[in-house]
Amino acid sequence: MSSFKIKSFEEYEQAYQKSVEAPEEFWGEIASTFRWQKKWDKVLEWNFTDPDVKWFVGGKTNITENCLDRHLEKNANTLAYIWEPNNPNDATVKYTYRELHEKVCRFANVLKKHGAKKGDRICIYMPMIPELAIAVLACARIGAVHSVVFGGFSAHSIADRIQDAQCSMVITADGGVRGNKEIPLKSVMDDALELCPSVKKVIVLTKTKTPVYMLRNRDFWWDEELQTVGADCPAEPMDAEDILFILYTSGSTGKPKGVLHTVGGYMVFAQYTFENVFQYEQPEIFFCTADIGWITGHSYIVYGPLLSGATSVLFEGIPTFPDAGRFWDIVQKHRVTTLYTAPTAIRSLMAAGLKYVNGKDLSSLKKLGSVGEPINEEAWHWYHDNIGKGNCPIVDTWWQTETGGILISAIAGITPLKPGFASLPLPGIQPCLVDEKGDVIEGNGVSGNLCIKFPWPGIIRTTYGDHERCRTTYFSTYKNMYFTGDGCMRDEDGYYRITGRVDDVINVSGHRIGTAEVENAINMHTGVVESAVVGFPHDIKGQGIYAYVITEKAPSDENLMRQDILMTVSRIIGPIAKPDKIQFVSGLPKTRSGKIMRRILRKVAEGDIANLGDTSTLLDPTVVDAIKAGAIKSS
Ligand code: 6R9
Repeated sequence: MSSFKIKSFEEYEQAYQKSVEAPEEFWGEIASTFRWQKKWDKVLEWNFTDPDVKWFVGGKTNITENCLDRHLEKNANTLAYIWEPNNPNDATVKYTYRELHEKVCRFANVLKKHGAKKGDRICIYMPMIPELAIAVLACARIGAVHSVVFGGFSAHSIADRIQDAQCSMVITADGGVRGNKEIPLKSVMDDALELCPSVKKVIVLTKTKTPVYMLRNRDFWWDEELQTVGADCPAEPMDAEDILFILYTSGSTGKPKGVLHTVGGYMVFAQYTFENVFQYEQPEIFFCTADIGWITGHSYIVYGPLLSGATSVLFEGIPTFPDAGRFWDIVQKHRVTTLYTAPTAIRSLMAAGLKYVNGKDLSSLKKLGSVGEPINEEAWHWYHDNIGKGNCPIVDTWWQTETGGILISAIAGITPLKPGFASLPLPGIQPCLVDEKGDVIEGNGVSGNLCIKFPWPGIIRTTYGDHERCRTTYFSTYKNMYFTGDGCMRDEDGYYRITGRVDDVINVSGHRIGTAEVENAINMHTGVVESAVVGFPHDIKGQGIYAYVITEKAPSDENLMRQDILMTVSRIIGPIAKPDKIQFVSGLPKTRSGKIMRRILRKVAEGDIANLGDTSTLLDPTVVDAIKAGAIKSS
């Protein structure tokens, strides 16, 4: 194990201090524990104005040599993955580091055979199976840029992402299963590809044996192609600042943007945060329940654990199949020591009741984690008492797609905990709270917008193909600071509590959804004139989606129209963006300059209609009464 593991609170404080006083020395020492083909000339060059951030400048490495090759000498027979299938009666599949290395190298050779080379963008659209991790690593092996698209996105969303990145290749499967649902991945991809002339080759894994269309000279079978290549694939030398991957995420405006991470800094940060936050030691079994299609899966199923030589559970299914005891069955079956999941999952399993927990042997658990949204105290205590049996620390990890890895979190077993608080910044992270005017709020017992004033190795480098968008979204709101989009309070002890997004992003079950994106999808529906979308508190999902819709004429069957709109949103974005509530309205509360006053719509959606505040600046204050009268109550 590495030498940078923090082992006490004093060591945390020392590391933190050093990271602020001598950041280059601090990160340089950590980076020295990795395999580099050529050492860097300079640890850090940066400015937040352009922005332009470079870590380990001039260094050369390949992240897969650090994830795989470097473990082969001593730990080749250690398990890298334990794959748990959707159906608990199907066989578990286990891969050692040696086996994973071989599979990655072989598949990398398949990609090469089909013309993929360093810098090419490759879209991956696959179920949660080991081949997904293999595909990701095979891209990294040859220096191709992976863009993983979550299996729940529609053809339309996939096409947007493929077009934006101009992908030349796609890796997918015939189908995937999650719970009782089968997703015809190849067929959805075929619809997307109609709009994507840049894609020349598609590699298709046989998984569900769903019949698929295979276009000659474009589509090839994964298994057949593997037969045609060798097992030797040297890792492509990559500059520390070469692109590792793009991952699309929603913001407050426009289409999702391609958050771009580079090789060197992301690598160092993923391993550093994984080992420290979770205090991972072999032979612990780490189980992160996220999907690899999201950043949590990238950093804490693929890269972080593999860099550390850890053993992880990779789970194909969902928490409630075949019943709400599935996570606990998996913990028992594989003797999981560390469970890292999302508050929305905890709340839904809590609602299902203790009968699914009772009788399960959870004695292997030592540490628990939470990610994706604020965790409410009730869920925190339920998790702590019933799953951790009162003696597992819970690390509430705050971070974002853009940050590459965890920024604010307790260190398991070391940082004193407070329910609902992400707690303290990790070494290297300099958070600050900023008021509306852009002034930094000093001291404790204060609230403001959360910014970070110094770069860390995992920070976003750009948004693919549109650097200006990166600048305006993250670096122009407050001068010389990275703006997170989150509101935050710092209590008397200097502990951080994230209060949620301050922009027009809704966090539904830990997934980021832009209100503008949902509005655009609804507005595509025939007969819709305009719509406005806001979030509202939801018991299980954290936030739900509430849509106000103006139609050309009153729908003759409101329920049918609602179903139709849901279908449209599913088609255009994916089922995850379907509104929970749709209210038909004849007008929206707009200011004289035509801006929708979302504050009012949020209040109505929350059911707080008594306190709408000042509505006198509205163009037509009477629309508010109509909206109040038609508000959809919680069901
Ligand atoms: C890792 C991930 C990022 C947004 C972020 C914030 C919310 C994530 C949180 C949290 C409170 C936590 N968020 N972790 N809020 N406490 N521990 O989720 O990335 O999908 O990009 O979402 O999620 O609002 O800004 P991403």
